[in-house]
Amino acid sequence: MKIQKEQISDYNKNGLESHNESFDFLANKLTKEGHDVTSIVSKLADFQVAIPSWALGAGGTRFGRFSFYGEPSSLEQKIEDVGVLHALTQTAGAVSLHIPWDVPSDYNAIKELANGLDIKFDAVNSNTFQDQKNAKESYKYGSLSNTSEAVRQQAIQHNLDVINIGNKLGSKALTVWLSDGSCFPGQNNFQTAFQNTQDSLKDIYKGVPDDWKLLIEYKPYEPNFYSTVIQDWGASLMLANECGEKAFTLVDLGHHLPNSNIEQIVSILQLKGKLGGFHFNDSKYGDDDLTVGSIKPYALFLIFNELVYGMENNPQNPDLAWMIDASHNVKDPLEDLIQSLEAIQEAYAKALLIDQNALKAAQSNNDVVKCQEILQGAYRTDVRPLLEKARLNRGGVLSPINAYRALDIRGGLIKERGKNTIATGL
Ligand code: AOS
Ligand code: ZN
Ligand code: ZN
Ligand code: ZN
Repeated sequence: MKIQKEQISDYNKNGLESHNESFDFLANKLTKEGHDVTSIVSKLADFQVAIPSWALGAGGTRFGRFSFYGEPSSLEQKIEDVGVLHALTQTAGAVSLHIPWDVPSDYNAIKELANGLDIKFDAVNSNTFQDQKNAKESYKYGSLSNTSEAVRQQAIQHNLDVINIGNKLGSKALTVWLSDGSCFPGQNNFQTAFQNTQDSLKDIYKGVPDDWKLLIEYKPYEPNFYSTVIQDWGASLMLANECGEKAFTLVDLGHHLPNSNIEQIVSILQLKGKLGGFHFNDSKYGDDDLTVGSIKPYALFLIFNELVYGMENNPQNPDLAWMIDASHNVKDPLEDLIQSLEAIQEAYAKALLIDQNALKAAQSNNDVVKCQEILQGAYRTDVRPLLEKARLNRGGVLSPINAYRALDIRGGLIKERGKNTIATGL
């Protein structure tokens, strides 16, 4: 399945007039307010988010899983699906692989396929939360933190193998997410588990190439329900600092306890030059169950406000690895990802509309009301015409969701692949 350029331009014909009207209206208004609309549109067009290979099939829970069929069953097909997303949205120009689920059999062929679809290989993810076929040691009681030296060595070696695989594809980062922790008080010695994890990460770090990053993800609970070894940004930052300058904290939006001020975490990590990556999703209760922006779009906007500030004011912080990390039980996975990409772009666009100078002045004057007005004024702007323009400029479609349906992509995939389903991640 590959979307042709003519399909896109044909599809766009119907909506162009109405797009031009709403874009011109908004662009005029924003220009009068002093915004540089061309620069905002080009920032949006440049913003690319990686699609994780495991989000392309319908997710499930331990209670059941309902397929949408036509799901990708090989790495090639996963990359083709990302190609579809990217062709429509022009904002999904990267894929994030999970090893061992996505080990390429023919590296050149995979690279060529991705290249032809304008897709890069973003961070590679290791997996020490499941036991692998023929593995000598089990991760049942942890991996990098395990009390057994043999288990730790196996997990370290796996991460080094993942770097090696990523290197052959052109990836520049390794993301480590551990399920290590404990389910009951007393099960673990907190200090031993943390020290083991630190020592293991330092061993992995020795194998991180100079132009790579090591991204350390944190999560407060699940699958362990009493303690997680890397439970929060503080733990992640300590480990990153111990490892060295190529190691960073990765923030996954769903990995916070209720009401955490994620925007503040993001802000301070950037100040310290230690925010390396981002996993987008949304949740009512926890983790990555829901589409980006479906529950707390205002929080997402506030986070983007800090990200924009950091991108403009914190040269000490590197470019970030952006990825969607979500699971979808009742939506077509590709539609879900399209909605997520749209929500990310929308929050980014609104954050770009915040008048940073006016905000700074209001903050200096302690004009609390004005500060809120500035933020909410940007938030209340309907920025969708800017998103459309950014997509159009890059050769994408006006409305990705409508185009996906009008072109009957899922129908085409089912015809091509039959009732394939995929085993997905957590
Ligand atoms: C798990 O909760 C983390 O969010 C991981 O980033 C990711 O979902 C996992 O590695 C995929 O299985
Ligand atoms: Zn994640
Ligand atoms: Zn997660
Ligand atoms: Zn998950």
